Amino acid sequence: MSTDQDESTAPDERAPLEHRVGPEPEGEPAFRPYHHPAAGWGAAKSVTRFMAREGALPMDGPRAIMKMNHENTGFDCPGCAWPDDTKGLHLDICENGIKHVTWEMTRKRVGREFFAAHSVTELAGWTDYDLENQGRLTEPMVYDPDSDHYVPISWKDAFALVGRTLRELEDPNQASFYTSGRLGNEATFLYQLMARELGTNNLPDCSNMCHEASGRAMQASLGTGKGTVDLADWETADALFILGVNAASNAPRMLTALTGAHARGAQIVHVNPLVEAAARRAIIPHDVKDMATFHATKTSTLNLQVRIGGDMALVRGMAKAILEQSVTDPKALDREFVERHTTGFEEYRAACEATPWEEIETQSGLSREDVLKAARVYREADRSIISWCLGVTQHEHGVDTVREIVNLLLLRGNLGREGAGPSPVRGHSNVQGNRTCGIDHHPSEEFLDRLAEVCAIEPPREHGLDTVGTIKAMHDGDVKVFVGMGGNFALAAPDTPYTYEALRRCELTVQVSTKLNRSHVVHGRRALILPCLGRTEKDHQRKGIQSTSVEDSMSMVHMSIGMKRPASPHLLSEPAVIAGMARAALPDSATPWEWYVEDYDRIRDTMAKALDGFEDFNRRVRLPLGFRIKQPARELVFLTPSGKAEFASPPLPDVVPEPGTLALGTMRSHDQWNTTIYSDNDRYRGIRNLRTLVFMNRSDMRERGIADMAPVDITSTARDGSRRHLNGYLAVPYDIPRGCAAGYMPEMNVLCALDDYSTQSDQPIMKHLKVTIEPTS
Ligand SMILES: Nc1nc2c(c(=O)[nH]1)N[C@H]1C(S)=C(S)[C@@H](COP(=O)(O)OP(=O)(O)OC[C@H]3O[C@@H](n4cnc5c(=O)[nH]c(N)nc54)[C@H](O)[C@@H]3O)O[C@H]1N2
Ligand SMILES: Nc1nc2c(c(=O)[nH]1)N[C@H]1C(S)=C(S)[C@@H](COP(=O)(O)OP(=O)(O)OC[C@H]3O[C@@H](n4cnc5c(=O)[nH]c(N)nc54)[C@H](O)[C@@H]3O)O[C@H]1N2
Ligand SMILES: [Mo]
Repeated sequence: MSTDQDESTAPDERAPLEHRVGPEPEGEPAFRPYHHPAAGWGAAKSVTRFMAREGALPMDGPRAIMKMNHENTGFDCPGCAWPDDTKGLHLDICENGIKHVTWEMTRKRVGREFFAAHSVTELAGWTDYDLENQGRLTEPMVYDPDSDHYVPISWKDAFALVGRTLRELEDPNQASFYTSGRLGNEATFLYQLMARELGTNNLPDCSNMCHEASGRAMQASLGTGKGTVDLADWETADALFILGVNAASNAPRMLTALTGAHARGAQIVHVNPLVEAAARRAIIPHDVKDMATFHATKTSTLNLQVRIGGDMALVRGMAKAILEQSVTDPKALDREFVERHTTGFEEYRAACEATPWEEIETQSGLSREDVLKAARVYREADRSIISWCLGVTQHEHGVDTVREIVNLLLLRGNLGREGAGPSPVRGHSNVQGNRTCGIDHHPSEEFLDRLAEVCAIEPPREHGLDTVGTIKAMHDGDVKVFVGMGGNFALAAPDTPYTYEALRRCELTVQVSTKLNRSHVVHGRRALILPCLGRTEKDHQRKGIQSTSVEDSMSMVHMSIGMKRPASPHLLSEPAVIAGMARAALPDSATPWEWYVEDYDRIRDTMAKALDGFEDFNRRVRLPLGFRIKQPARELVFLTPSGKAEFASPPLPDVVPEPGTLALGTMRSHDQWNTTIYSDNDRYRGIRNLRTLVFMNRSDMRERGIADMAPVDITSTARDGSRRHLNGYLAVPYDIPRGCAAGYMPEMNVLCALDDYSTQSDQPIMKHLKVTIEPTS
């Protein structure tokens, strides 16, 4: 494999991606379509093998798993943001959650000897898999440019370096503070407080690449940036629509909800260019009887393979069908709901009428008949939930599509009642909590006013930089200090070579991490690695063992308590790292940073005063299941300018690829967690020993003279006309609509130009790259 970028647009001469992401393959690349159920014994086998490899057997692994996601007595699984089973009837776990936890609990360690043995230039040539696979980081390290090695540094000196560099900036906006969505609520609150007390709203987060579109759309339509349903609603819906989610890999606990829904006769419609494993059938591992008898339950009643970017056209078509039907069948539409609770309906009706069926067919890539099938399911259900993830959000028109989803729900009053409503599936386990607790580069005035009053600071009022904005500013020299609170910014962000260069131009990069990753070896002039406790570990502070809280995809806030001995005695908790940096940067700060860290209850008491919905935080978060943050829209209270739910009526976007080009979506394999790669396999898609691949429709391959598994060159064309390349990827003939292609992130970030972000959400358009694909010559 090789990668390069057109000379005309290359930010510098450095070859962009000299490293592999996945491990060296264990055998020949292979593709054999997968026909087994999702989860079940395949998952059980994979988990056992994985735990053995990480040295987590025989005791630690199973013990930790018993503690996972249990009513405020265990730690929250860092694997995803799907809510916990509220009935506590069974072990609420999944293959990928177990892998995630095992990966954190590994016995392998990266100590000072490791860094002494390997220069940073050498490490930069390692695979991302190998970097993370070295195990847990154990002590703070600083980059020494003379030797090109990371060398040990005391926590005191590390904080002093951060503090000094921040204080020497001409303007606090020359620093940017990134958050990856694992950070607990208490640390989150301290982190944003530190940034704002310093004087900047530069708080980019992974959400800028993830669900920004969902937040903005729901805020505009419903006056709340979150979903309105909870797990109990999932258990009572008559119809579930799942758009653009690979649930079996990325939210596996959703499978329990899907099998349950099928068993009670609910309809389940999957909308995805690929028929993913969760859209077929599953065996739930905690269902002992089904496991013993190999009994698989269906998890789908209808699969619609939309073209990439075609979701809005499908949803518009469903709405059009409902409106047409309402002429003869008044019950198709909930007129009373529409009249009482919404505005903009007549305009929306006109927009639907004005959208011809031919356009809906062309743009969705579906036949009218298929669209009508989906509309019928929706019409016949009393209660519908529409759920979505990145397949919907990472597009130019992500906001419009989510608003269209809300439009459709409003037509039949599928809001504010049991079993109905919008349900975005968030990614990181606390990404929703991060936003709730203040990680927002464009905070509201009300939020800042309250923060100012409660914390006695003067927060800046001008909006800050998000992820894309931060990368540009670093590249231009306007941001000189980058702090990464978790995550792997270098590899997760778009336009890999440009992002690498941006980080390298920084005066100081600080990465607060659990494991070694690309963002440590692609660093600023000075660089720190600050190792912290993971979620599974005991957090000892002055007033005893501390717990931290998280908020799941459905607004439930609950406690997470680590139970393992920390990977090293030198680790600090995330709140302690933040407090250390804050004190060093703000020596005269009146904020009691050290006092907060002694006892997180004190942070929570302040949060209770500063944040909406956190009243009586310390008591409520200790209730057996925690508490749910009230969603006004759920109570049919709409904090919109009109005080009502607002229909939106934009025209459909044109998503049909130009002749000769394809729309390429980047996505995760089954065996990875964002930039953490577990293996080169993607079990549910039948792939072994291969990540540098592109899934294509067989006719598109034939047309280009591409043989099965033959090497191809992929070229993306950005809006500004610049081109980016990935060469020697293998073409896998796959069941995907014509004109569409798919492959894996983070490798394919090389193809995603930084300027190709959505004008609606500012999210990089990671699911719709415009590419040409040709056989490698
Ligand atoms: N095991 C595991 N779990 C995870 C993660 C992980 O990497 N590994 N990541 C976490 C994070 S941060 C997130 S945000 C979530 C991500 O969860 P997903 O959104 O499931 O992530 P992707 O792998 O990007 O998959 C997107 C899905 O969208 C489909 N798709 C692509 N384009 C379109 C389109 O135009 N329309 C429709 N309808 N579908 C489309 C793809 O075929 C794929 O099935 O998962 C979280 N959970
Ligand atoms: N092309 C393309 N790019 C994408 C996407 C896509 O679909 N396509 N998806 C985007 C999305 S949705 C997201 S969310 C981003 C993900 O972006 P990030 O959140 O930045 O990346 P992760 O890979 O989740 O971060 C992994 C690192 O987190 C650190 N870590 C793990 N646990 C902890 C912890 O408890 N504390 C701390 N401090 N550190 C910890 C480890 O060091 C590990 O190496 O990627 C985005 N990039
Ligand atoms: Mo995400």
